[in-house]
Amino acid sequence: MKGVTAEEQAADPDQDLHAAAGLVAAAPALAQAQSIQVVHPWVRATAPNAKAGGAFTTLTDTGAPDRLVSVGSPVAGMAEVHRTVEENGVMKMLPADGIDLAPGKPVTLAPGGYHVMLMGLKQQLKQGDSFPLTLTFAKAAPMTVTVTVTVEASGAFGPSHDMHAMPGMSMPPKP
Ligand SMILES: [Cu+2]
Repeated sequence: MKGVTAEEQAADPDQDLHAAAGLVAAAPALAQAQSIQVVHPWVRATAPNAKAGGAFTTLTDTGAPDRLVSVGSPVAGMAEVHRTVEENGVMKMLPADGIDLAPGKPVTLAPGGYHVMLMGLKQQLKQGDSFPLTLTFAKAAPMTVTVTVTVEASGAFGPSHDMHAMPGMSMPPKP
């Protein structure tokens, strides 16, 4: 029962609040809450036995200069920041040790560039599903965002191409 008591104390929200208040008072520069905006995190749907997938988003730093240092998700055994580079006409992915974020300059993680590489996938990523992704920054507090699984665009074909007109439908006659 000792263990339970310790956990209850650790989980006491009042203690967290006091700790946070103390931190803010001691370091006013850290008082800005969340200074990174994470917009539209998405990942491509994967094949049934795929072990890896790339996740994409746009990060905008609205505070002080910062750096994305690591990523993690429960759907992947391991997640890394990668960048795609072209070498002698061959596209390669290399681990990046982070992504610098400058205030007011959005950084887009997109196919062909920076991306979050999800490796050792524990489940198939199916269109319409979503899962958490945690982003850890050098300065800002870690953020967990919800990644949506889409069929978005490896090439020129976006989701709108799935919306074919029904066969037999015709345009209404012009007046
Ligand atoms: Cu990669």
